[in-house]
Amino acid sequence: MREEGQKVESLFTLACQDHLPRGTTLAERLTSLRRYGFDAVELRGYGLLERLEETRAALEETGMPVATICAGFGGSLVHPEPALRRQALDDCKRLLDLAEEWGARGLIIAADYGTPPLPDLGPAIDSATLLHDLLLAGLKDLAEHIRGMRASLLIEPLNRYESRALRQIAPAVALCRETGSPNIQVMYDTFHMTIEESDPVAALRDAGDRLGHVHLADSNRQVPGHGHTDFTPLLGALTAMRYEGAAALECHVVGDPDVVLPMCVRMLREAVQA
Ligand code: LER
Ligand code: MN
Repeated sequence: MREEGQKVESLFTLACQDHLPRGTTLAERLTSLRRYGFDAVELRGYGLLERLEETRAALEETGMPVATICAGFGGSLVHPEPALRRQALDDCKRLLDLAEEWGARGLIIAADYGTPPLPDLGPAIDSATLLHDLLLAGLKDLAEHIRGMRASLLIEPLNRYESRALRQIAPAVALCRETGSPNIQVMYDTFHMTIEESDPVAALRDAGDRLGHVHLADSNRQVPGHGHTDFTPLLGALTAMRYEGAAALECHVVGDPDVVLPMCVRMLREAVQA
């Protein structure tokens, strides 16, 4: 039991995706994030390889730490076309190298976001086994690339409308373990998991030391505090787990980011103290 007046220090880093704050250039948006009270930025991976010069300059100018890189690879690890599986592997390796260069926690990937279904190869192999085996093979290839690196690959389960392959934390943790690599970790998105998990707080806790990252969005995918998700028990679970990674806002800002985002930072920090 906490004594009266005793403060709970959260160990995790509060981050925000780079397109949410006010600003025309990346350097302006990173400066806004700092002013709002965020500790770090989550860079969107889409187009990042083409924006490298601007990104490197903005990171150097502002000194803003990079928490994570969110997706941004072509193809998919489970695409029916071999060339597009190859492309996903090649792009992920380049993005993982950038995560390592910037001291980030890692690269976020969803198993099959936007991927066409695999062919039905029954009775030779059922589709669930085919999906699992392709995914595992891709993850093992990427695990080999990041062996000995600090950066991790962060696998994100998505809700049923966005993924056939991976929708809950327990199977994602099992898959991480199957790779045999400590650098393959699971990430928890509060929007997706409050849809898919019957007990979202228990699922978060059960991720244990395989939890590598968190996405924060409310029930309606707006900024936390603008829907009906209760963030206090979720953040309480992170504190109790002594989670030392990052939690990044990935959501829609309705209203003025200069008002909405600092209010959200205050709400989340108060929820950690609750
Ligand atoms: C997609 O809904 C999502 O949550 C992203 O983090 C996927 O990269
Ligand atoms: Mn997400």
